[in-house]
Amino acid sequence: MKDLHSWIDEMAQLCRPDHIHLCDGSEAEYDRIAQAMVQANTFLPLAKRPHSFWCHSDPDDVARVEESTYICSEKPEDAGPTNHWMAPAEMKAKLKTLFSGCMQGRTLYVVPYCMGPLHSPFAILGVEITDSPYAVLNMKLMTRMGQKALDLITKKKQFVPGLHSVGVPLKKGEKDSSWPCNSAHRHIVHFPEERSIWSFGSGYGGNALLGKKCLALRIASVLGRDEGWLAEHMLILGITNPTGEKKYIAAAFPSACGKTNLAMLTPTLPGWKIECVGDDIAWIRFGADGRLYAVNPEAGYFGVAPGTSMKTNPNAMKTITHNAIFTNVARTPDGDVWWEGMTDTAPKGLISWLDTLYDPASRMPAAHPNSRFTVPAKQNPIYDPAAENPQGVPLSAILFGGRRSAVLPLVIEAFDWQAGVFFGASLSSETTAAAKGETGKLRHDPFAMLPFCGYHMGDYFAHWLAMGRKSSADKLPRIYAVNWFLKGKDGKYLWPGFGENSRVLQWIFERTSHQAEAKKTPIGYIPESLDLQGLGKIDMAALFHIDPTAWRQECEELSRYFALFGSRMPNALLEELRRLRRAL
Ligand code: SAT
Ligand code: MN
Repeated sequence: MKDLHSWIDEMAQLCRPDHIHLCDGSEAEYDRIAQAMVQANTFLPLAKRPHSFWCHSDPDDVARVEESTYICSEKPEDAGPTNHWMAPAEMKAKLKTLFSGCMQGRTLYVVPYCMGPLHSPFAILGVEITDSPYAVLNMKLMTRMGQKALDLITKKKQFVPGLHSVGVPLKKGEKDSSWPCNSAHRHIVHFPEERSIWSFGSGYGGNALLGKKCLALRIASVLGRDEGWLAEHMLILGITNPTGEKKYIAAAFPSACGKTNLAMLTPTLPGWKIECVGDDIAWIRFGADGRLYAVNPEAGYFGVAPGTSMKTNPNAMKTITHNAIFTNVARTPDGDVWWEGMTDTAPKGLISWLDTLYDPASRMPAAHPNSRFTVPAKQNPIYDPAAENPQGVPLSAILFGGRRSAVLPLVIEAFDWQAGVFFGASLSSETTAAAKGETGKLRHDPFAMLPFCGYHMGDYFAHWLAMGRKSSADKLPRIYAVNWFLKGKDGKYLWPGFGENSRVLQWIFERTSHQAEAKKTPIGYIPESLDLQGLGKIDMAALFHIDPTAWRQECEELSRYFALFGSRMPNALLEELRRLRRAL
């Protein structure tokens, strides 16, 4: 491991900041930095939400940038066909030029942090060097940041180094913009063998908060491969039935496909209870009993704002009443926030995410579709007490889901672990505003990890299969595919979703203890029945229709996609595909 202080010196010499600040993670520090950001016009305090701030980004810096994200492994074949790659030495040379003098006129913040509960065997320590005070404050809400993490780093002599800059040096006396960024030279780079992260040019979300996608998924997925565990793009929830029995479920969905809503769901079924362990990332490993245990490495939520309301996600609404940062949402003249879907009609006098008076006739949304709230997880009224458990929570089921208007039924259970891995590998979803680029386009997103897997996707599939061989079927979680987004011929959603998804969770819960009936289909098991009481008219036939023609096309497409992974595509999954074709 690099020595922390020599690394800081080396980076400071490269970036040439005016000041260096080592973060202790205290409330006083948070307040001082936030106050300076208010003075600099980046933050606006919100009168209606105590200790909360509104800010908006540069319109060119609003989401993850997959085209500028790299996995620079020594060998290109270790990054695989789904990642951008460049030779590490060449990339380092390029980065050193970019970072040279990039912090002039700014403060270099050293942000020590821990992903996972501080004393968990799952925990991974990191240090982010950044010139973005926005990143510092978000890291404070999203991770265990500050002195305690630093003490552990000093004791264990271990951390993942991450260097981040917005990439805009300031000349003497030059006035800063409210959201400096350097879109022309964005680079989000990972060196998996060296376990380091370099991020340049963007101040937004996963590009800038290096503990999240960069460490907890891309670097951690490589560690998981080498050490026999899994780093996944999954929410974790606790579910308790009316008799008080509790189980845990993890679920992978691509970005902005409802992980936060599912993780905090308010069941419409009487007597059922959901509690939230995490809404975005799960680290999963075997316990001594042969079961899989999951930990949420994060300590906060960086959730999509639009669509969040007292109807769709009351727990999220209650979580963000105070101590929150709102980025790219709209605001009201009296100092509150607003976004599409929060209420049926927009308040009068709204100021759009671009900080201009909102004109509803413009037909543009008032909040950016990828606008976000950042907030400590502990404020969630349904924060699961076991979320801080250093050993994690035992998983009974794993769900894979995406946005698909057709083909995939509401819920389907995999025949076994291998068939479940095939479900994960086959996942496709319509693209969302969480990443730069066109939205609504169907793309393959295996395990919802397409933008986050730090190594060859074929090896990743093999790793999942190998994990299943380490235990027995009665101990492994059962695997399901779910699809809340099916549409009828009239273009309307066939399933009400949100709290009503508890009806699907009930079936899954009962399946995992052999209490619910299922029908066999060529793809997997579907429910014999679901509790639909009080739901009104539901087209169950359409929700569970398996169209052989559409599925044959699906198989054709999958066979083309899997060919991309060449000799690293596990045979077992090709065998699953052949089996499915025969069954159809
Ligand atoms: O990567 S972000 O954290 O900006 C959002 C996401 O894609 O989940
Ligand atoms: Mn995510």
